[in-house]
Amino acid sequence: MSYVRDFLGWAKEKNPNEPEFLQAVTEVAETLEPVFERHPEWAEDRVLERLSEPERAVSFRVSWLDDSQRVRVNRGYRVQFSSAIGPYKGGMRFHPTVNLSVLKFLGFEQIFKNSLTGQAIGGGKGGSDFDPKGKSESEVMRFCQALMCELWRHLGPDTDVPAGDIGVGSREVGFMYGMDKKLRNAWTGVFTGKDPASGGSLIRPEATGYGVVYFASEMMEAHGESLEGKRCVVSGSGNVAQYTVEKLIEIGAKPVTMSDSGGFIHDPDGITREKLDWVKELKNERRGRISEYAEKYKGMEYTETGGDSGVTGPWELECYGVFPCATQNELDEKSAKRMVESGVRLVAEGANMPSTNEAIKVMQDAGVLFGPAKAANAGGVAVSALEMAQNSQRQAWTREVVDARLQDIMKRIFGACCEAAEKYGKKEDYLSGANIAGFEKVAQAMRFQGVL
Ligand code: NDP
Ligand code: 2IT
Repeated sequence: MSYVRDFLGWAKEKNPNEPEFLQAVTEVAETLEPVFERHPEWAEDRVLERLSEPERAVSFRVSWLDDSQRVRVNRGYRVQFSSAIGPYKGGMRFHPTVNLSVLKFLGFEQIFKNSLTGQAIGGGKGGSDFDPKGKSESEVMRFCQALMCELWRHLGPDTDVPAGDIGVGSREVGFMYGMDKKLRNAWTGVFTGKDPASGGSLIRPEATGYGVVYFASEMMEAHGESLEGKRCVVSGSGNVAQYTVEKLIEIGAKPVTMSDSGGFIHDPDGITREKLDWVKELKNERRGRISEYAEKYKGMEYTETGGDSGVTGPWELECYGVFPCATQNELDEKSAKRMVESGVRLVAEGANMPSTNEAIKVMQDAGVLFGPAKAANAGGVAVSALEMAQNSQRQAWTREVVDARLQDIMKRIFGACCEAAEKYGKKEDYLSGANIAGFEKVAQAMRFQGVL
């Protein structure tokens, strides 16, 4: 029995009710087979068993009063996965579907993503089943403050530094960071994604989406191709999707779709800068639905997803590039098959684990260039680490400096994926390359530090 198969059996037994977590663990572990053949010492160290067990996970009650003075109760979490190479680092997600399995998959992915950035950041994730949709601003503030009354004691600039994720943007980060600062009685900059006036880094809001397009451009360039003039399908309409679309427009590609949990719009001539500005206002200020795009701009199609329609996203449209930027498992095997049939060339994952493991196999077998999430969307956390660096220096870098650092980091991540894939005879398999390159540094650090 191989170490990896042995480990996966153990992990399944140990986490029977955590499908998302097991999916992420399986995807990583299966690509590491050749690594353990070459490094039996890491198998003896039981590195996978140790890495798949969070160093610490806290779950806590969050009680708060809504606007009608009704008592509400939510569950808050922080999963501190690995501090082998730096303080725990990863976002907070507020969404009704948040549970331990979802946060463990996100925290596990974050270990390898953060390692790939080349910066000193460990892996963590947190969040709550709180749904910000339909809540007033003061309800969101009271909830964030109530959550921080517990969470702050687990954080610290050298211990654990959260940021945003689904349902947590600049507004929520501001409320959480403010309460942390008050309770700690210290300006530590312990969240990233802060507003610049409170120590936030320029380019952090843009970083994930811009980074996805920088990574996709690296994949294209390596094949003598480019995204210029190419039709691209984007899902989501939140932070990552907005800045993916913005950078696609900037490089001359043609993004034609955006979506939310209700459905997607299709703009065959391409979403323009002006229309994107309107979407930003719709989503970030008015917090409206993407269906309004088809009311505002005549002649646009809006397609509902979910329910009995069988449509899961904009995956049936003919296009060259696909950028899933909404949520996990939004792209399944059936959709992947249809995309392959219609000739898609490149997929770059903006969301975390947006493709099922079966969908990835279909795409890779068909020779689609596949940029896995932990590499393609690492630009966000990379600029978070730059925010930490600026805070500890008490300095603020210009947009140009941060953007140049981001571009350089994405180039290096692509290089690291290629190099690791090639080293193990998996040329152009960027998924294996990302997992191996991310893993090797962490495994080396764990061996150096002894059995912990
Ligand atoms: P936002 O909350 O800003 O946007 C999320 C988008 O995804 C919205 O359009 C939302 O639609 C849609 N969405 C959320 N849940 C679902 C669902 N269950 N089904 C269909 N659509 C859904 O989040 P982000 O843009 O920050 O995050 C998007 C993805 O990118 C996530 O996977 C996140 O983990 C990942 N990511 C984020 C980073 C960041 O820096 N923010 C960094 C790296 C990865 P609706 O409004 O209808 O819910
Ligand atoms: O998934 C992710 O990388 C994030 N949500 C960003 C994490 C961060 O700490 O910036």
